[in-house]
Amino acid sequence: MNYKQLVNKPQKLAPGHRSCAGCGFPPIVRTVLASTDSPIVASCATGCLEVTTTIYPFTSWKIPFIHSAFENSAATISGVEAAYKALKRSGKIPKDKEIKFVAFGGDGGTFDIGLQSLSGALERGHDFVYVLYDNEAYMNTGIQRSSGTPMGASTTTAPAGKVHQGKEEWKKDMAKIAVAHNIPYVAQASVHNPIDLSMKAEKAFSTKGPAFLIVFQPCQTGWKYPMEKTMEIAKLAVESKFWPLYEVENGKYKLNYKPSKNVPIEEYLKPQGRYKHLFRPDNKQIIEKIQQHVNEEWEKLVNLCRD
Ligand SMILES: Cc1ncc(C[n+]2csc(CCOP(=O)(O)OP(=O)(O)O)c2C)c(N)n1
Repeated sequence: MNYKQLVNKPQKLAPGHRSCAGCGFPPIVRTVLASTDSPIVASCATGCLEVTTTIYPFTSWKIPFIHSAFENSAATISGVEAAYKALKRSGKIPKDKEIKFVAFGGDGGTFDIGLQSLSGALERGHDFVYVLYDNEAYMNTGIQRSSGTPMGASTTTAPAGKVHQGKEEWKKDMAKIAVAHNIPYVAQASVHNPIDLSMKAEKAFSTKGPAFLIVFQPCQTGWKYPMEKTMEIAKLAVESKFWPLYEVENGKYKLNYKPSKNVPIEEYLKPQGRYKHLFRPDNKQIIEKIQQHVNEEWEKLVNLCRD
């Protein structure tokens, strides 16, 4: 799909929701939902996406939508997909009617608290797409660290101060955890590249069985940057190799984008207030450590894509 086709698709997430100005997830949700023409049912974990789009008595969702608990977006959609199959078997839904199923979750709802329900749904092989919008913290409840928060970022529960310099652990590699379930399709995408995201969402919807998309989503409130910079920051994450765009089809890795020049990690970290403390001279070694980690992970990924 090209830009023109994408923007002319019917909008399944209406404007007028209450997400922050500059929030990354509305374009993610719109792009994903526009990437299939089939009827679609969504479940959504508690989090910013859910609370800002479903303020009673209003809803932004123009498709059937189920708000699940924080921990079980994937289990909820598994049940819906199983019911659909049963209704087809009993002839209540015509055999040739194709309905798609999508579950949304934030990083807290996916990397941490929803991991068991996601793992179960992937392992049972339900035919659904899981979309993780990754803003790297529990944003809706006040910017607490999650296991998706990167090392060095300051959050309200891993604050930078005299003793600690933000989070001290590396970000969990959620895509690889999904790959380890031997599901047919896993991909990393970013909000700033809707064509790549849409191509991945199209593939995910046409995959038989579980597909997992993890989409990078800067958050101006939690990451502390001017609201108009969301796309720029997402792009810098990809250009600096912090967030590689790749996909894994039936276990086979493929790099979707290779940055043409070396963008140092500082350029990605600098505009974000959550990394401000790293730019003090005594914290120089933390930036070096992050750069080294990014280089090593990139090398590993390039090798996986070569195999
Ligand atoms: C079992 C449980 N624990 C805690 C909460 C409170 N809670 C609701 S949303 C949320 C944070 C969600 O974070 P994330 O999944 O990263 O989504 P975001 O808000 O960033 O979109 C928390 C802690 C809850 N609803 N249920």
